[in-house]
Amino acid sequence: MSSPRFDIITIFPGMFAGPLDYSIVRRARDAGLIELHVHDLRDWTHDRHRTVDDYPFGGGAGMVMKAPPWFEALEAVRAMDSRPPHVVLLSPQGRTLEQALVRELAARERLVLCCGHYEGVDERVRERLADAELSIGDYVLSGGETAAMVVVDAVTRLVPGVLGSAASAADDSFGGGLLEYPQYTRPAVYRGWSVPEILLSGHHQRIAGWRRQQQLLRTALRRPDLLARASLSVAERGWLEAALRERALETEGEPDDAH
Ligand code: 9D3
Repeated sequence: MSSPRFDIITIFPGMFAGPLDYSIVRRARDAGLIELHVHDLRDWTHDRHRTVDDYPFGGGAGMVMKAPPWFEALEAVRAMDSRPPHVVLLSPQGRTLEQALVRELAARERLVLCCGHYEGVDERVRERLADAELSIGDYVLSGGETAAMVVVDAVTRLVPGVLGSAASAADDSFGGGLLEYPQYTRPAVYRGWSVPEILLSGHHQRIAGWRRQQQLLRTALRRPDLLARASLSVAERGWLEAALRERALETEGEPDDAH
């Protein structure tokens, strides 16, 4: 398959220089494993001030992003490649991004990411132009740009060849999802804080068991939502229940979030 292509349409194209020029996304671009193009929405305006917003019909505070630049931009950007794009509007009203949705997006050959703004976009853009609407979580951003960067990062990691096979296998496990176990490196004692003794023991079997237990406990305490979806053996369920009971006794009277 040819490399997936991302087109980003934004009124702040300059924001994308930097964040996507580092790390894994950078390597993927350099290797030709993804293609990324950023477009200035104002290129599809026709007035001297390159106006992209206007007053809301019906009145009210703030401005609304006008429909025509979006439709003209999409038409032009669509024609830049023969593959039909999946058009995504980044907006707080969209489906929340999670790894399952990242996988769905990674199955597309071409994504156009439309960055909305705080003021909001004309409803006809969301209804008639976008194939999907996507949020990255329940908090308020000033625009879709940072969200688009998150999408590019998360999707790029799933493009074949971008990660080494070991790293991608490890990432796959997020779906069956437990949090990671604690990790340490040298020095073994720092400011009097020691690394757990078992990790220095050389007992690989026992270390693997300890790490799994740490993952289970951590996930139970911090992300019970993930634990509910994870596949645990009967033995693991049993161990975890006992560990949680024991911990409840130990920490009786302490606040719930104490580690
Ligand atoms: C008038 C402002 N808000 C009323 C509740 C709506 C609003 C619209 C647009 C709030 C923020 C924004 C700008 N944010 C995005 O465009 C955005 C976003 C976000 O704010 N949170 C999480 N994901 C995303 S994706 C795009």
